Amino acid sequence: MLLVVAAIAVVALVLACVAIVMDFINKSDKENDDANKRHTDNGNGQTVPKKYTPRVTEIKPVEVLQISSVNIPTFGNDAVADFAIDGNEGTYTHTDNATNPWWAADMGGIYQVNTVVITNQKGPSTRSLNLRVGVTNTKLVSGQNLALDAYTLCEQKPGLMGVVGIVSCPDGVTGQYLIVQFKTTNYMNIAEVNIYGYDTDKLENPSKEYMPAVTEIKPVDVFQINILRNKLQYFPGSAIDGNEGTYMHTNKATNPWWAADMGGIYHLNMVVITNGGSVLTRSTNLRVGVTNTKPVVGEDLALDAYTLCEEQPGSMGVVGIVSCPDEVTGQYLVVQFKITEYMHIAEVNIYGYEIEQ
Ligand SMILES: [Ca+2]
Ligand SMILES: [Ca+2]
Repeated sequence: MLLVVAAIAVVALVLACVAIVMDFINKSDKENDDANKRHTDNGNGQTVPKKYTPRVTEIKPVEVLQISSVNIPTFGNDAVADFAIDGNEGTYTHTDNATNPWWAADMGGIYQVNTVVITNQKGPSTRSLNLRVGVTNTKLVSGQNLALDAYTLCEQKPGLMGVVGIVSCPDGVTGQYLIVQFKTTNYMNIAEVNIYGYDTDKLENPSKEYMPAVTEIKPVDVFQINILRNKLQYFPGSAIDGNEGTYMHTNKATNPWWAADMGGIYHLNMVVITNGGSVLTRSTNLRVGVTNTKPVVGEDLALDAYTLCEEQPGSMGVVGIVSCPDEVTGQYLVVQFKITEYMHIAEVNIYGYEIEQ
């Protein structure tokens, strides 16, 4: 009897030890998994920590100003700096003729700017030469020239800006004042400035708001409902060739669509859509969404066939900027107009981060 009890005790002890060891192995597997999720291949075969940042959101300036303002009778007002942040493409800033004219936004704190989308005034865009975007902590003064070396440059784009300029700031280039400047001697006209980034104060207080860093997503494949006259220039790739002068173009269709395969599950932070062609009335009721089901070329795409990020009623104008809620993720980006019309888009720029699997 004693032997039986002793044998049972030994077996129980062994089982307990096995359970402890298994638990340890499982835990270290989980820790390894977590560690793997926090690291990435840097492209050179090296494993490096993934970058996490505070949540990137649209920054609403507390004040905007510019070198000078002239009166525009149709606005019934001086075309002041505020016209670049009124959400209306039809209103724009207008400075006097100046050397390296500038516009600036006080962001109300020290920000890491991620992306700036600058929408040009429709019309005399030959004025918008050599776009420069930068940041500084020194408050600017209206009426004064701004030297090119008076601020930290994010990026300078040589040549004409075109319909829209999209600029990124390198990591670590931070400041309270965002500057938009053209390196030319001319008048300056800007229809809209949209700024995206995060408050650097939040870097000191990491919280659940910490997200994978937002970068531009380059699709692995693009496709669309159909192609006008099957012409090469209207193929879906014309919307991601980095050239505002080329655009994808469908036949007339019910709720025409264009889609991008991002090659993984992504959260989209912001999508910038630049219109193509001259018939802007066709681009009505812009809808942007995501799905994990590949839309079928040649077939209509139902409005409920994907998760909607945002629908913007009315005409898109020359530029549409759409944000997706945090929980909306997917592999395929859908851009659709809720109208029976032709669809033509010059460029789609997608920003977000890949979701861990
Ligand atoms: Ca405006
Ligand atoms: Ca293009």
